[in-house]
Amino acid sequence: MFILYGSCTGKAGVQASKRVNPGTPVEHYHREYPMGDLNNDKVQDTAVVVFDMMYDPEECVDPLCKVEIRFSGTLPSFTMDMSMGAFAVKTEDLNNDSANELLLISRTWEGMWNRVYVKSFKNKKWETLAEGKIFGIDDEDFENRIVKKGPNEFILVVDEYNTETTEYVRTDKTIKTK
Ligand SMILES: [Ca+2]
Ligand SMILES: [Ca+2]
Repeated sequence: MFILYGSCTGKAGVQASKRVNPGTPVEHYHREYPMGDLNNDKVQDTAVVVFDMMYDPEECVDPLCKVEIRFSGTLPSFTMDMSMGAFAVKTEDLNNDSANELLLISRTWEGMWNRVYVKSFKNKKWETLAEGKIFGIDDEDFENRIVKKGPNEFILVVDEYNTETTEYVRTDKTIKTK
């Protein structure tokens, strides 16, 4: 599942421009993640993460490094710019509307830093309930990054960089959905 994160070499200086060398193999990612019911229509939904990457050198193929998130059924797709790849994790209903939420982890160009997003399908569109950064990704249970505290409150556990100790620290972000 986490193979695409195999080498995090800190491509902070990589350009967002398309620099595809002829002959460089492009990998087409099209991965499906079962998500439960995202829109409360009693039909199980699947998120599909779609993007192209090159690994020698490691670069995205799209000029804006877009990653597309598609869905089974009638749920609309959306895209994220400036992503070096992403995957989706199922999470429970966090805002008490009987539909599951979607946890997205997007790899950034900042070394081992990743962005996380909690997305909810509300009023026929995707809404971001919470977002933050996490450091590293190896063998982690991302479900544990979310702790439901009540019908309309949850915690997203993020990582923050401490400039004094130059270490990252786990930080609880409390999110109220009402
Ligand atoms: Ca559904
Ligand atoms: Ca929900």
